[in-house]
Amino acid sequence: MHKTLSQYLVEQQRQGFLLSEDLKALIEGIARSCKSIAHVVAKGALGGVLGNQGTDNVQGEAQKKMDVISNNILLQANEWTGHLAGMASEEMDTIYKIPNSYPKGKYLLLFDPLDGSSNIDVNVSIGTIFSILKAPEDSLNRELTEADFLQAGSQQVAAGYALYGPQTLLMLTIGHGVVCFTLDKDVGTWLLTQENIQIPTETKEFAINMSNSRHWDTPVQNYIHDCLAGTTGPRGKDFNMRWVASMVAEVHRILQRGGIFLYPWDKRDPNKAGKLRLMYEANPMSFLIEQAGGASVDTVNRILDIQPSQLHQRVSVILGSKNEVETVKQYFV
Ligand code: AHM
Ligand code: MG
Repeated sequence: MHKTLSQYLVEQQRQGFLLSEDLKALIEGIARSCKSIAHVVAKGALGGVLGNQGTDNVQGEAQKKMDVISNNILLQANEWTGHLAGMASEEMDTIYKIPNSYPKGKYLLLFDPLDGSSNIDVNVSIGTIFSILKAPEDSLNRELTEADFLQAGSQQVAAGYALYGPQTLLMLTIGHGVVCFTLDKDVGTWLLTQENIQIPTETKEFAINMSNSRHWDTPVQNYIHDCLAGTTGPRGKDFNMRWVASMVAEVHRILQRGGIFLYPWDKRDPNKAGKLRLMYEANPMSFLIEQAGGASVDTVNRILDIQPSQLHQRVSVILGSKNEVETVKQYFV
């Protein structure tokens, strides 16, 4: 018999892990939201949910209908519970304060409601990424501000993603390893299907958007060049490549069989920022990756140590099998 998500969380509490009643209920609430999103995603054209919404988000990207629906599902399912002080999302310009009609809680929830937007309309795996932080103590008695969210990824108390693929999965860490739940759609329950997930330290598989190669910085060009050189090159082995264009699918593959994922900044960007967002993409994924024995850096610095200065800050991401991430770092020194 598989354990349910609730049973897993209760057992974590009994084992003395730092998991308050509020945090437990918050995670269950997020999991319920992901179930609703999975339901909408699966309807596709039958639900009239494909295509563009006709609006742009704060990053200037065209919003898909499903981006907006997923965002609303997460807001509506979690605003009234009393566990949250506020929320922030890729799809909202600024923070979402809990309305005065509801009690305020002590946690902050950040999310990318539907990651892999370019894959929504083509029926390729997409997902929801989430990160949970504690609201600063003093913020509970005053107006919440954007600055309250600007905490390093190492402060996360839980993080995870739901993956809407051939199966609907929930990958979770509460800071004690990584576990995976599979949605049993017949009964609507998340069931524990993998525990103690560990990323192999070595790999022969990289994931990068090769179409950007002429724009990369020299260290990235050199690293990929050496991977492509195969058994007679400096790496002495043949590499395989994958690029799904959904970070959730990419990270999931790495959690299952190892690999390395790179979304580096490139020369088109004077700020050297990269594409992915620190607070609700890179941080939660880095937390999961490290909890599974992998590593995650911007180029040479640990992502979880970065002190954010903006809610929608972007960052270079290089994550995956520990020894391969170390190898890439050497190209930058
Ligand atoms: P999104 O949040 O707008 O969906 O963008 C993030 C996605 C990642 O999931 C993926 O790794 C990357 O963007 C794909 O980028 P590209 O379009 O360059 O392949
Ligand atoms: Mg995204």
